[in-house]
Amino acid sequence: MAAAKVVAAAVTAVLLVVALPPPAAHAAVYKVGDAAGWTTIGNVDYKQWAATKTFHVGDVIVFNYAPQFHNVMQVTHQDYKACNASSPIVTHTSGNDSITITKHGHHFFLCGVPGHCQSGQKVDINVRRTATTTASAMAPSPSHESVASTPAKAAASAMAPGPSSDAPAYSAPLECLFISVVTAALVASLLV
Ligand SMILES: [Cu+2]
Repeated sequence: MAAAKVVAAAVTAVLLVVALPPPAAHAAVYKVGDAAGWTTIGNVDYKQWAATKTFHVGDVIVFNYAPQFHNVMQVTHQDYKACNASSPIVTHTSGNDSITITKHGHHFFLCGVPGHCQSGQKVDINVRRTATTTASAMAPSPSHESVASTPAKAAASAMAPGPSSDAPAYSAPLECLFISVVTAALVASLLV
């Protein structure tokens, strides 16, 4: 029975490390439009707003607005381009919607109130793959000197000019993983 308990503890520890997203302490929270929020007033340039951020998986995107006037619809790229609010993937209506980014790539949002998307109430949250993600860091490379370093530099220069102060450091994911592993090991040893 004791052995089974140890195995269970070890399995639990491994599952914790694998299943948990990066710890909340490392995730950034971005309020769309900053002080202006999610609105049609003042012609907020959401494209420009997004361009100044470096989004990562685990970050939280907050839409703040008066729910009687606006909403938030996550849509496909097609519907984003066309401002088509008739077939949203997900609709949020609370007026203070927190959306956690769980994957890389584009996340398209628009306001579904007629005319609002057309007047610019739309935003594309693009979560780029960075060179420091665990997957690319561990991927075997035939020529790690030249080939591996080039995409890293390209990715870095392709991002917003300079690391912004509110964005986590590039090493954060690895640091998080390390902390998670150590914590899991401690938990496992305590349970044994
Ligand atoms: Cu609106």
